[in-house]
Amino acid sequence: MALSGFFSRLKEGLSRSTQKLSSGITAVFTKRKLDDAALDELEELLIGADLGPAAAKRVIAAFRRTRFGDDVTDEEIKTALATEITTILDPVAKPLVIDRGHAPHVVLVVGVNGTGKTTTIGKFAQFYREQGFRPMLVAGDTFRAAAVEQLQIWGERTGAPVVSGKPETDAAGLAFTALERAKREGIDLLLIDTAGRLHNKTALMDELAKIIRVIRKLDPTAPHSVLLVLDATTGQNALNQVEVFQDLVNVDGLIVTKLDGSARGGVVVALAEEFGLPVHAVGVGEQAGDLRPFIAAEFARGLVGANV
Ligand SMILES: Nc1nc2c(ncn2[C@@H]2O[C@H](COP(=O)(O)OP(=O)(O)OP(=O)(O)O)[C@@H](O)[C@H]2O)c(=O)[nH]1
Ligand SMILES: [Mg+2]
Repeated sequence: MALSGFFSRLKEGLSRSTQKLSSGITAVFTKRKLDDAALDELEELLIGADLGPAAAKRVIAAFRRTRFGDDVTDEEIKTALATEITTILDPVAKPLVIDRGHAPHVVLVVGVNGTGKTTTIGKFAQFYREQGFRPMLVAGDTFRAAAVEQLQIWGERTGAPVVSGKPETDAAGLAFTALERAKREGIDLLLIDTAGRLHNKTALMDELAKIIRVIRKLDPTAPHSVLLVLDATTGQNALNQVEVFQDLVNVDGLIVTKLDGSARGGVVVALAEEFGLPVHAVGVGEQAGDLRPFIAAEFARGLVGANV
């Protein structure tokens, strides 16, 4: 899909956040000029659009320093707002770089159930195959039988081999076997799926720790990327999920999914402000081609409803 197509998709998805913000901005600034009361209202609008208090405050502080003329239009305000939001997002907009030198680069994909881990792995397989890499998928969510099947379908769809075991197989053992095989077969990229929900947090922590411990027997530098998948539609809850998973594992980067749906895209700004973790890619649909690099300026413009 062309970038413009992706952007309109993202814009569509962001429409819930956008509409509220965009009409809010228009309402605030058709009434009066950019005085303190108007800025306070704008700050509230930003918080209401999931940007979080810290990012909203930062944007407004920058706005206060800017000398807008009395005849500033709401369109100019939106453009300026997009520029400030871009400043927050730019440092985290980093694609996932796969290092062939690791042979393979091991990616552990984690997140609560239903956020889009398995789908994201399928999309990654497609994306990196198109870039000339050889990915292999590991059905490390051995907790649910359907999860294995789901990953196998992604394997068929993308032409990537899938390593799986019987239900209830030990996930760490499976990851070990997969890494051995990947090394033998000259795979560049090993994508390990994990269970989103185990019996409790301790069980999940033990499971992830064991996977990491075991694959390190074959490659002490693995995993090379631990990616946390977040569902944008959960809004502020995504922030709690980062905290929970940072307690469990060393999270290297984020993937934010479901930005096509009734997304609450503002949360990406809150995530950037609070954690500064790289946002490698965003999900804008359920198909193989629906994973896109995260581009700060376009995202910011889509969020506030500024014209491109
Ligand atoms: N619209 C939309 N749907 C998505 C996106 N990513 C994933 N989904 C859908 O969300 C649902 C859950 O995705 P999964 O990939 O199964 O999520 P998971 O994290 O692996 O879930 P568990 O295995 O239960 O932990 C599926 O119906 C996906 O098709 C996205 O970017 N946009
Ligand atoms: Mg899954």
